[in-house]
Amino acid sequence: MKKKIKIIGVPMDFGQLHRGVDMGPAALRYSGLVPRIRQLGYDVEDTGDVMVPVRDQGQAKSSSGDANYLQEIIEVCERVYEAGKKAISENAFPLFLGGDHSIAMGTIGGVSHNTQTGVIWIDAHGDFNTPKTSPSGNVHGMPLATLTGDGDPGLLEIGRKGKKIDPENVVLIGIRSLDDKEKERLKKSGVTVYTMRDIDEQGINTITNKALMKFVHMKRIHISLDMDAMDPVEAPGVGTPVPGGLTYREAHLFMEIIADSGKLSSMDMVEINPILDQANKTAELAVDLTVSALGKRIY
Ligand code: 4U7
Ligand code: MN
Ligand code: MN
Ligand code: MN
Repeated sequence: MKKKIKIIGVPMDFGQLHRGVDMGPAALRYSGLVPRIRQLGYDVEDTGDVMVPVRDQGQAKSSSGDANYLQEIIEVCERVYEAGKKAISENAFPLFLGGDHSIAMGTIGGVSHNTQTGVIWIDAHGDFNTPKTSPSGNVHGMPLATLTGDGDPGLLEIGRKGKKIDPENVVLIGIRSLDDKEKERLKKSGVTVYTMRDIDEQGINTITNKALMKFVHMKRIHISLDMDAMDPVEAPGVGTPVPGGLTYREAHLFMEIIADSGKLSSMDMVEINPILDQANKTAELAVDLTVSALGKRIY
């Protein structure tokens, strides 16, 4: 029997400067997310949005310069962690709608609470900064570092203490923008990194199958999809666009191969900013990719 899909909205934009990613969950719902997934034969429950405090205009309440809005982010991620943990305990598939990428500190922590989970992080960026290395102080550049055990002590305590996943159980795909210190940290980390160059040279089919081979002994796979991994031509509605990203078909083929593995057990869709979008193009693409990940077949 197909798993129940539980949709969990996280309209949070504290992880970066542009306003508007907090409208991501609404944009995805307007794009027909729920009926499109139901069409595939799933039982879908939209649980609504987790509570997110209103953002101050002007100076952040808890900004230190090296990790802005830290307290607000911790508070929201705690709720997200609990929601993810609950969905997994009920044997449901949690589908998290961001929000900026800092929500992943809650989502991946929660879904990995009782079983090892392989994580495929699809992003233009590494999200491997710590407050010490971050050039911006924006926490959406830090979630993967935190999840693998490095970073602000408060962020490391979200849900349960310390590291949530082993760096050896993480594959990054789509990478094309790393800060200098972030790059050094990533090289030493044990995380597997597939850059856009790797995809150009080997093709997304090979890269996806390599990622699946790595997780061959793993029961569960979580996909964290930052929409800025896509080429900005396909996905203009993101706060930190970088040229030279995944094409429409590369991203779909990735999702189709992952669906065939039968191991996908949870997913994030983050960083969609409808204010910066052309109509609602980026959210519509995100919904298309989600139904491919959940098993929609061309033929
Ligand atoms: B996203 C950046 F400096 N590396 O840390 C930083 F370039 O979740 C960008 O992947 C982070 O969108 C992007 O601020 C975070 C910057
Ligand atoms: Mn990201
Ligand atoms: Mn990114
Ligand atoms: Mn971004």
